[in-house]
Amino acid sequence: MLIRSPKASELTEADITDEAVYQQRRKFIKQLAGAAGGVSIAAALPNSAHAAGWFGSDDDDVAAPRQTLKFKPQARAENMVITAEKKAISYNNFYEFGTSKDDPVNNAQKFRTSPWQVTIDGEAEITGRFDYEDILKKVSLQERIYRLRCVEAWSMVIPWVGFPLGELLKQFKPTSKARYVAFETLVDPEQMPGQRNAWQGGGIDYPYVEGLRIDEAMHPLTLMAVGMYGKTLPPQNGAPMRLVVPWKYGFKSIKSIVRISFTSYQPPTTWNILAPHEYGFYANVNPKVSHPRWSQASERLLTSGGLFDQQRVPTQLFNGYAGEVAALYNNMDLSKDY
Ligand SMILES: Nc1nc2c(c(=O)[nH]1)N[C@H]1C(S)=C(S)[C@@H](COP(=O)(O)O)O[C@H]1N2
Ligand SMILES: [Mo]
Repeated sequence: MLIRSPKASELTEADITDEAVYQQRRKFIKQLAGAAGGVSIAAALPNSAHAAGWFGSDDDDVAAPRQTLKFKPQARAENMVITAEKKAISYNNFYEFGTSKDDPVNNAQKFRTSPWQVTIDGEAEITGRFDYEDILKKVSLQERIYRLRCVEAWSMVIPWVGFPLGELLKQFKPTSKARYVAFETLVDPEQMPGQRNAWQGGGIDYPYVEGLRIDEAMHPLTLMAVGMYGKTLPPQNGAPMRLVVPWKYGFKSIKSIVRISFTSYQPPTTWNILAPHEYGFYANVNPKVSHPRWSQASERLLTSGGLFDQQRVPTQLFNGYAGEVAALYNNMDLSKDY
């Protein structure tokens, strides 16, 4: 896929942001400029631009407020079909909140994502526990429109907002022993019903863990997402911060991250632990390597979110990103290192 960073002159935020939200944000930025220093961004952001609107008013759950973000937008290519936001934030896999596709949206609305801290440890010169807000200060946000291909053979096209993971990782100065990067999701059974027993949590031994080879983690396509559709992530999509590795099956894109470790060894990964013959460490999207129980040759592309909106499209090698990432796997047998 083509990642084209638009010149500042080509596209402004106002072009892609709902005018009312844009005006409101302008007002807010002015207010912020006038505010005293030391105010935490999370506390200062307005709660008015939230996602509750798409819920039926008969729904008891109130959607967690989502804040508009400031970021460098990606130009929309002609013919680019983006999955409807309401679909992408209501059809989820997040087993910590239950195993049905609508469990996360129904069970995660009260998930507390602030305050949030992330531990950085392992083979790096700089390690420690960092406030999420301080991590955000180290990077600048940009939009990336990526296909997301789940191993279950459905896919979406999602406009993420985030930063290249490598930009953050470099700042901790990984040592020469750092050959892999491991990630962990929060453990909090009180908030996450899937962690209370094996039945509700799909048999996963929590925390959900994932990992990448360091060159995969440093690859410019690998994104740490903090938002989607111009706003902060809703909890069901992995707020406040989740990985997006667009050439790999969706399960690599671990949500609600609380720990990033530089390791000398290949770290254990959740789905590989659960079913090693079905899910490998690499999990590169590959139409020629079938899952033992189903073909990966095609996928259901979910776009408008309508009940019958399910286009069958052929699956592409590395999910269409072969031009950018195939070289990472030059000497590997992709059917063995699946
Ligand atoms: N912690 C955690 N991360 C997770 C999962 C999960 O169950 N728990 N599911 C994965 C799977 S299988 C997919 S397809 C994507 C789905 O992301 P989405 O719900 O934002 O589309 O999240 C991945 N990240
Ligand atoms: Mo998935």
